[in-house]
Amino acid sequence: MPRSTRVQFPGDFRWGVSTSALQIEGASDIDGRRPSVWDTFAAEPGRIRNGDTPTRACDHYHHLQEDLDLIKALGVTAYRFSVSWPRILPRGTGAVNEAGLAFYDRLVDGLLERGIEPWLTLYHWDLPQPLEDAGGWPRRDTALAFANYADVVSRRLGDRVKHWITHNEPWCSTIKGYYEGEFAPGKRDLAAAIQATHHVLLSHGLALPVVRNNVADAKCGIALSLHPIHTASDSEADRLAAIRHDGLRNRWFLDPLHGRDYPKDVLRELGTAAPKIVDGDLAIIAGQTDFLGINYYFREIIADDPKGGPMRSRVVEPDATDVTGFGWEVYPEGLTELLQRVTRDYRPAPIAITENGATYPDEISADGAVHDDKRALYIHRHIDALRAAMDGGVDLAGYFTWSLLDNFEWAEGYSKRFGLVHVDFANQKRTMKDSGRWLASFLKG
Ligand code: IFM
Repeated sequence: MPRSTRVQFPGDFRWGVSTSALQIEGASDIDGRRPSVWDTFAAEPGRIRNGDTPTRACDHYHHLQEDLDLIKALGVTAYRFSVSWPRILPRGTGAVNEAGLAFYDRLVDGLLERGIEPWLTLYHWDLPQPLEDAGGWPRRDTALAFANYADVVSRRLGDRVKHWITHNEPWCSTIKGYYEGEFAPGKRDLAAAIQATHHVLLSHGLALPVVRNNVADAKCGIALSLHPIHTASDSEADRLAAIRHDGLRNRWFLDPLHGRDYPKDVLRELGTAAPKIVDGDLAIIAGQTDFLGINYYFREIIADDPKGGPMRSRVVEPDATDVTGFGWEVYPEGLTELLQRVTRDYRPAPIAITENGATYPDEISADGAVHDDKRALYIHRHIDALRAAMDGGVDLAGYFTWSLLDNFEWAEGYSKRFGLVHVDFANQKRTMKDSGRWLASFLKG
């Protein structure tokens, strides 16, 4: 049984919930917002389960005060949200949309009035469509456009927002979007995807001094999705495959961010798909950060597979009975392992878990409640894993549960619920789940 309590964590430890703009805001075509790559992608038949689109999502744009009250009711001390680039700069660059900025003014002010610290993510995958039409992340200019966007947002909100995350999960916006094709923009081109990873990292590095220049006492970081990598067997072939797989999954992002070159073994495997790097790029990418965001969901078990993509590896399903609604194994010890590994290998800035959570097929019961005990147990076990990591010397600054609300789960549409708060997408009614009540009571101590 989980054992940790809030008092076992430092007083300034951040307890938060996370969301992203495209997944909750809705209001996709009002007040000057224009399409992002995800609006375009979702409109293509067969891309999203059940043909769902993010057009309305949780209509958070029109339920802002109610949702802020829900955050407050959870008892958290911080809220991580993302800004919608196409709401601020509908064409990606050029004219700034005042109505878009005004929405985030209201959001930030509402948080501060409630004593909740805003953690702002600049990019959670919703690239303005005109930038994709011009070449997207494989094109270097997109990194420059991102730095301009960071300037616009940080100038406006920097007097009130001190925690800035440049990118959320670069793996998803690049490899899944440009190579695996499962995410927007739905392309399947390895060299383009790898070039995109470089430009996303470059844009992170370019944005750091811009944000620092506009924000007194800014705390800047990036949020990576990282996985402990295990081998499927004791064979030498599987062992080497796991090293290769870890190279692209984890080290490809961690190494350059921590002042190293891209991993040489991965560059060798990529061959002609290796990125084109301009002199000075790596120094920009390695710019100093104040925290490292890690999103943790599951481990990966790897077998050798000569036909298994660029790293010649294959993910093997674990023989697990405790899985979430995505089929992801519940494996909290992987979080401790991951944190210790990153600390040992990189000596990073303090770490914040910027996402961790689970989807289950929740339903409103006859008594009007949502009895999602599994989610509460999942969160508590992962908090235990954090405590164990801290006992082992990991410097941890906070933990953000994914997610505040059930929302638009990308290619899975509305079929996967991650919220502490249930959303009825037909009438936008919010219902605090038992897991949300549990978190509130955990945080009350
Ligand atoms: O919903 C996503 C989020 O946008 C990014 N990290 C993983 C979550 C669950 O799949």
